[in-house]
Amino acid sequence: MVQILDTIGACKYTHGGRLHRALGDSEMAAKKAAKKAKDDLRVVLDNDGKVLKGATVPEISDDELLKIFDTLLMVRIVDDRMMRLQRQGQLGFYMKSLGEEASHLSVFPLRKSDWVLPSYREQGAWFWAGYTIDDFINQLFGNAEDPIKGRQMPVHHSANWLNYVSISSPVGTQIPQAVGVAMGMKIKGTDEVAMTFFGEGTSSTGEFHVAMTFAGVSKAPVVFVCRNNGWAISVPQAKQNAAESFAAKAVGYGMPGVRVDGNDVLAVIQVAREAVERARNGEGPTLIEAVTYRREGHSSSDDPSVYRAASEPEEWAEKDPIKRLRGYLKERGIYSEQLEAEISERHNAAITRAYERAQSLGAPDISTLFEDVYEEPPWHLEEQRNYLMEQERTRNPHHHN
Ligand SMILES: Cc1ncc(C[n+]2csc(CCOP(=O)(O)OP(=O)(O)O)c2C)c(N)n1
Ligand SMILES: [Mg+2]
Repeated sequence: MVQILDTIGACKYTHGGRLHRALGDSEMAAKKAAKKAKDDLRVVLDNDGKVLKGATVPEISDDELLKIFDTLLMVRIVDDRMMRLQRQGQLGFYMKSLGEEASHLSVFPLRKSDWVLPSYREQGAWFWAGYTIDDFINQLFGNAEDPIKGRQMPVHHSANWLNYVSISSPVGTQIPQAVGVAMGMKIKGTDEVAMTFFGEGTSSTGEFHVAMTFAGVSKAPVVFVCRNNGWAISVPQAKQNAAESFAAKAVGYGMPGVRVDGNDVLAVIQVAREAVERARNGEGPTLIEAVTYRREGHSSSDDPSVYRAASEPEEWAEKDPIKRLRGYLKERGIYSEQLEAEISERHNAAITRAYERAQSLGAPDISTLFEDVYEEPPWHLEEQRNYLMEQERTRNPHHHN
């Protein structure tokens, strides 16, 4: 009996030992993989815009490079002007993306027929696709020319003509939606791709897990762009993630995870191109972690001085994406101060014109409340619209007792 017990004990021990060894090995492998994921940061340009030794420069024409520079400047100027309007009490709310502009150009390799499911901090992606300064400012004002008729708070754009799906406030909703769109494209047999953006804080939502699981299993043609800007309002990235990086999470979902310097527009375009190509060729999803930094507050309602040192954003100014691209354009011989001044002037003038018009327009007509759900409005909505339009307060919204 004692012998049997001893044998069982020995078995247990051996089993335990093996299990322990096996765990030890896989833990080591996971740690190694995670460390590799952290070290593997794709960078093309140094902080001054010089091409790093051994780096491959993605193929981008001079015209395209100048258009990229134009778009990054446009975002910076629009952001600055809109935040001023907010501070003057002209806008209820605004969100800047200072320092993160290069990450927006992840959309560079997309076609017009592809889909984008954005978060709220990718202005450059919109402008790149053709959303105009007028569209942008009219949405902020929610006026009669707002493409979405004043139905959303400022910064929550939506452009069905560009295949840019509505921005929604609850963070993460767009991630499973992107997978759904991508699965739809795959079922339809097209080679279209969906790209979605979200912040590193948003990777802590259930939506991220659900989406990554479905995308991995179904090999959906989707590209996940996680803008790791260091902060989720006042919560630092270290509180969102115990792994070595956000890209490292991809391994567990069965897809590649790529870390890229999100302040290096050439590196961003390079990894986005690879991911879009994989998706289009039926090879499935990719998670991109664009490492960048939110240099200002979360939004016009935030004051970062109460939760982080002022030196932090100053350090990141060194890696500024516009400064780096400017440096590269100089190296390539296609930059001049005059050119930059012309671009700035053009955008500033367009903003002034758009603002003057936007604030002169009234709210969308109240009857538009009933539009855009049904192609043919059903009788009961017609009845309700007629009733509403007959009310004194509707006919004279600013003169009621
Ligand atoms: C489901 C949900 N929870 C909380 C919030 C409040 N909230 C708005 S933005 C935000 C931070 C998101 O941070 P991150 O994903 O890193 O994006 P970033 O703002 O840095 O671009 C939070 C918590 C929300 N909008 N939705
Ligand atoms: Mg963040």
